[in-house]
Amino acid sequence: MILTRREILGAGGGLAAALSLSSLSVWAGEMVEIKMQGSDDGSQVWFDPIGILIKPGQTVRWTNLNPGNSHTTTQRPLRMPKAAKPWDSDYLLPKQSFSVTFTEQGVYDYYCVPHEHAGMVGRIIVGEPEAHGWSEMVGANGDLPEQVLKAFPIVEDIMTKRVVRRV
Ligand SMILES: [Cu+2]
Repeated sequence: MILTRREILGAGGGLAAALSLSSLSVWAGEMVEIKMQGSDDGSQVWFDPIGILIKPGQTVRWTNLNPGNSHTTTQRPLRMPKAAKPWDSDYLLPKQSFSVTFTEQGVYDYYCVPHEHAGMVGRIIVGEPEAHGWSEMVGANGDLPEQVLKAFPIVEDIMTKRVVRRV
């Protein structure tokens, strides 16, 4: 089961603290933060971190911190565990956020609808640290252009580092 929630952040408060994401905080807390970011001139857009490893039951919250730009977090049905349900945040304005609680173990690839071709994609792995055998979703490979596929962090890196930032 996947629970989704849409919310608008109030000014100030806990956001700054929550955004100081480290690999430790991923394991310590229930909520994992992913920022939707963009360069000032709009030429670059990205999720940060781009790859994370979480435990079943944890919640991921995406927040748009890119002034003047709207983003989505959207799940491709082919790129997730079969038992899970795809999500779509719809357009998030600056300061808006959207969260999903993950219960099914496996690899989830998601993207931003207007910026997929700019490489705005991310990967979430849900599993216990001892879990192995997750692999790239070879079967889904025809569904995305090559330059988009190359933007995903590799599964082994996420399993090792738990948090993969954009290079
Ligand atoms: Cu976007």
